[in-house]
Amino acid sequence: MFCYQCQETGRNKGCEFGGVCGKSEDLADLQDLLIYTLKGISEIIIKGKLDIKNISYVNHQVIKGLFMTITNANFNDDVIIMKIEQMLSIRNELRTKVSVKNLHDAATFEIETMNDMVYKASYVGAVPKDKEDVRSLKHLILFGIKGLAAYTYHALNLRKEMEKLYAIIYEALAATLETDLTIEYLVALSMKVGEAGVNAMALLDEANTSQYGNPETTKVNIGVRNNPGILISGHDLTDLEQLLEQTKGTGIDVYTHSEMLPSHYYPAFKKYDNLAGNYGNAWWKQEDEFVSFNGPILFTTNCIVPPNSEDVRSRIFTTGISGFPGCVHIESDSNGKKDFSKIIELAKTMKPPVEIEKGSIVGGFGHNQVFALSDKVVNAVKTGAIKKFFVMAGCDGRMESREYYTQFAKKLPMDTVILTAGCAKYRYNKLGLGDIGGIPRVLDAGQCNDSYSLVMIALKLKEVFGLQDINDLPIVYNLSWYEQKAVLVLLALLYLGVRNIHLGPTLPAFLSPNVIKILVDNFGIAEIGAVDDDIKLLMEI
Ligand code: FSO
Ligand code: SF4
Repeated sequence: MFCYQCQETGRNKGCEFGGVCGKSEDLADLQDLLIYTLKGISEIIIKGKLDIKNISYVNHQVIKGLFMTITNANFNDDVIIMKIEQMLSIRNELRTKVSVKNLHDAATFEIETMNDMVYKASYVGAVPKDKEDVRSLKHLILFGIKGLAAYTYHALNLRKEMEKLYAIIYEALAATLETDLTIEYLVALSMKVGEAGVNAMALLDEANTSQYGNPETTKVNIGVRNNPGILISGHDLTDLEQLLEQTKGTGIDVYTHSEMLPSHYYPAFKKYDNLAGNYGNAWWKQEDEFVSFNGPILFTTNCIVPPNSEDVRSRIFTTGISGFPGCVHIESDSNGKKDFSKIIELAKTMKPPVEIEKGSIVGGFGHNQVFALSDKVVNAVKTGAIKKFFVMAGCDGRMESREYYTQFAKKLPMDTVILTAGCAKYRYNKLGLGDIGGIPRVLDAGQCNDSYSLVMIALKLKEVFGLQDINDLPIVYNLSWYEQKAVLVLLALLYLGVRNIHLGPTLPAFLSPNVIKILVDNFGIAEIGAVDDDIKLLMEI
């Protein structure tokens, strides 16, 4: 096992004997074997010049496989084993359609027994033999591709697809099998992944808003009611919609958790009386918050923390790409329909949640809502009431060093506004930071993929102020990352030419010193420092 794909990797170097996230060595190796198989499939498609239009089943299964290996998404060895077997059979079938010689081992290896699989998994799960900088860039690309697959998958659940996203996934995965790639080629490929990231976020934005309406300013209750509840976590809005439909009139309330909070901002979900509020905070606090919630919990995507207690484990259900051994998994039928009755029946036997907070929080500042407020915003900038916007998007996590972000938000001058997306917001969305002439000082656009809205807002302001360069706006970036979707968002911002991004709480362990130097020299990327110094520095940019 060797894994360094997330921010909490062991000693900020890599997990080698089990993951900080709870991933076992066996599971890590199996996930790497799954990725290796997907690389083999990609090589066959690219070298065999297969037409992506004709292999939609393959496209869908590949993004699903990639998404399963994202941090904290699927802890079930058996599911990963089944996925490898499925992808091997898809791969072998594809190979019969091409006449390419000298394919890589990833496209040809065979497995006959479980021992073969375990052996092969431990072999491909070891540290790759590429030179340090090549390895670093290949991983930057691979992790970005995993994020890309996640957003593509969510859009697909809303029946939105873009073929060129599959094309870049295959191109990038196949490239990671090559041994003679230059640094220049790999940097350029990273930017292509970033470009695809912008397209994927735009696609998902279009999928979400065309189905559920444009997010609008919304007060979300963070207290509880007296009915038993179901807590829904993760990012998939189609799962939430189905759960709300199925719980209507049952006396069961639905609460959102962590990254599901922004669902409240969509007009389509406001009609559900049974959508009671948001319970708890960012993903890493779930251990305690799931105990006090009392009812069943449905994970729709990543951010599962292995439960410590049997009580909590018995209440966790998974669906989509998520999975945990011993927890019931709800599959969809061929039309994407899911039967959540088991969860609803269990909820009926449970006590209502214990209240851990009271009051409400405000969000819903997607691009459309902010455009509606643009006169106010532009005026506030022109009069100097707003001096700077701080994009503080990304992820939260359990490291104590993330207290930096709370302190940073608290200490920001009163004439600044935070633009946020992703679960990073939980570090400052309950601080009561006030408003500037009616514009809240924390503007939450939504989930991490709604960083797209933040980009749209920046582009709109650039247009309004008649600027040539996005970097001339009074907008600075202090991002926090945890997992691979944040890697994609970072690449997307770099592709768009955003400079001087501060990234923390630590720089990714998979970036070698030379690759960091490339990012510093070309994009002005910087690590976070002391709160006061960083505020001073960023205020002056
Ligand atoms: Fe957070 Fe988890 Fe959304 Fe990530 S909930 S950490 S970047 O999955 O995807 O923001
Ligand atoms: Fe370690 Fe993160 Fe990989 Fe888990 S996902 S094994 S914590 S690097």
